[in-house]
Amino acid sequence: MLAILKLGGSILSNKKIPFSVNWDNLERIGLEVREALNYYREKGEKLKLIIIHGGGSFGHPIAKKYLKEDKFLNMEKGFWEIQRAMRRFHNIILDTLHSYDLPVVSIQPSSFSFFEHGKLMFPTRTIEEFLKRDFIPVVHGDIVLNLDGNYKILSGDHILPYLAKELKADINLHASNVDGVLDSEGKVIEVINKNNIDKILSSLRDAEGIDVTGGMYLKVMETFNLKVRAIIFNGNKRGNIYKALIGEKVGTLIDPQ
Ligand code: IP8
Repeated sequence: MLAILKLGGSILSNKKIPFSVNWDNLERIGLEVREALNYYREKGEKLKLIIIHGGGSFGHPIAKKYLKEDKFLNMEKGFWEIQRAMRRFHNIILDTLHSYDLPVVSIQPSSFSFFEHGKLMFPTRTIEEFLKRDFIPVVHGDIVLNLDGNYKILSGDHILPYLAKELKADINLHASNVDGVLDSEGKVIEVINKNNIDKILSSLRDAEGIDVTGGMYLKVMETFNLKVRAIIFNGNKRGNIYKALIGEKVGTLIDPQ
């Protein structure tokens, strides 16, 4: 069983306070992931896992400084500053997960991946080999080169459906800071499929706070367009990450088939 869990930056930090970390959530997530691995082990099964995390209060405010009308400027400094902000956040996350005895290893997209002719080039061989050896690769949203000119933010919301498709993952999870995709009355939409996708996409607004990527809209649009079945749920609520990893129902199911 292969699961991909994207931890939204908004559950790991307070996006309105630069360089803040939500320690309670981070520690709890470490514990819930540990418990989910144990659950599978006790059943005689193995959960293979990839974790992706967003930029949160580290990547987004720094990226915003260099972004002027869709173009990054002064990137001789900006590139390494954004990369460094993400690396700091990433190290904090890895260190905490290690303390829960999780064999997490680092994957930093800015060092090897890029866009060319509008397409993401992101070789997955290393990740596949890590999974075979029972490591948990941790990938993060990042700044990357755009070979057609300038630079691009590679969001965790792009990485999740990309890896899900490439690696044929069984469970794809977006842990966000809301209970799922909400309708106009604030109720959780149970399923998004071809019957309601257009209406939902047109009504979604960008996530709150300083976000250089597209919030809920991007999550739904990317997963649906790549025909990836995924669940969007509230990772702030105790127990939800464990439940989602063991296949219990939480949040909104995106079912593009
Ligand atoms: O929070 C953004 O990743 P996301 C990464 O997953 C940067 O969209 C560098 C802002």
